[in-house]
Amino acid sequence: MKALPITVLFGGIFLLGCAGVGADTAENGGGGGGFLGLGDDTGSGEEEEDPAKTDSDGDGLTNAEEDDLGTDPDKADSDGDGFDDPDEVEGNTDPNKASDHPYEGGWPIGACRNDVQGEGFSERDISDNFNMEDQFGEEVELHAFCENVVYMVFAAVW
Ligand SMILES: [Ca+2]
Ligand SMILES: [Ca+2]
Ligand SMILES: [Ca+2]
Repeated sequence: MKALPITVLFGGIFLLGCAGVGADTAENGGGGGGFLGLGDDTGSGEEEEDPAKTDSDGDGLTNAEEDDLGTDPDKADSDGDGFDDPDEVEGNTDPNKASDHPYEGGWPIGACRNDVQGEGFSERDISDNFNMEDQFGEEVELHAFCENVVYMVFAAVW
């Protein structure tokens, strides 16, 4: 029973504080409704977001880097293929093309894959590119393994 007067006293102080802070005036823009809101201009020279430092989607790439890549700065997985943009950049796949993504088997994809010029299928030729199915049932392409040694086992069953 003795605590009641103290509670009333704090309540009175709180209400007094609300009424006295941030009252709408012509000087401060009048948009606050009491306290200053996020969009209120305080006239203090509020800094704009720096695209070189801001990462809107929190995926690890800055907005400036996403601008260079042409990816969506508000989506961690711009093309919706299940792999976030930084994983695609690191994995040498296209973050703007859903059909191009890291292999489920985790095979390394070489950055040189689009630069390999096939010469045919004769001995000592740089092989032409072709697709094959890996042990996980995924189509992989030979030139994706540039700069790696690839052992292929061929089998035919009739
Ligand atoms: Ca980002
Ligand atoms: Ca993706
Ligand atoms: Ca992709």
